[in-house]
Amino acid sequence: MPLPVPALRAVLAASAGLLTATAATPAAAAPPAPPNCVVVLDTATVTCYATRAGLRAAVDRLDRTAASSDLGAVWSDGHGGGSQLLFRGSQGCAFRYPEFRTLPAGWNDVASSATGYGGCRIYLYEHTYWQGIFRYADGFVGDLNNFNDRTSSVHFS
Ligand SMILES: [Ca+2]
Repeated sequence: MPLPVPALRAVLAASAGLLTATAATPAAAAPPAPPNCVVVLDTATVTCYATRAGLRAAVDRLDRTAASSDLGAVWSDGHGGGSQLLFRGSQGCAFRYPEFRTLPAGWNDVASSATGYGGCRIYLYEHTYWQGIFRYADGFVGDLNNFNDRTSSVHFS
């Protein structure tokens, strides 16, 4: 038996709403990684700069205070391309900085290349709170391969 017209209209309206919601989903995807950021673990501050030069100048200022040093970095694209997220801390590599149980806004499942600095090994975890599978890098790894766009937390050793 065919649906009465008002009921049919309701069904069509619901379908249209569903289609609209589905079509809107890609637009609601995570925003792109902010460019050229440094996170200082001890203070949990994340600061981003429009250019790599701006980031480098800020890090030079931090280096002069000697309160923190570079531990490692990830990039949104392979081979050090795209946006950079630099990790710094005052406790060296052996301390599990609780700030890195998650990554700053825009950086979840983004990293495509990574490096440790100053003898630090960087561990990249599939999930937050250092859960799931992981891989690590001592020196620069330009292609994370099957770990591309998966990193959700990091620590160092
Ligand atoms: Ca992940």
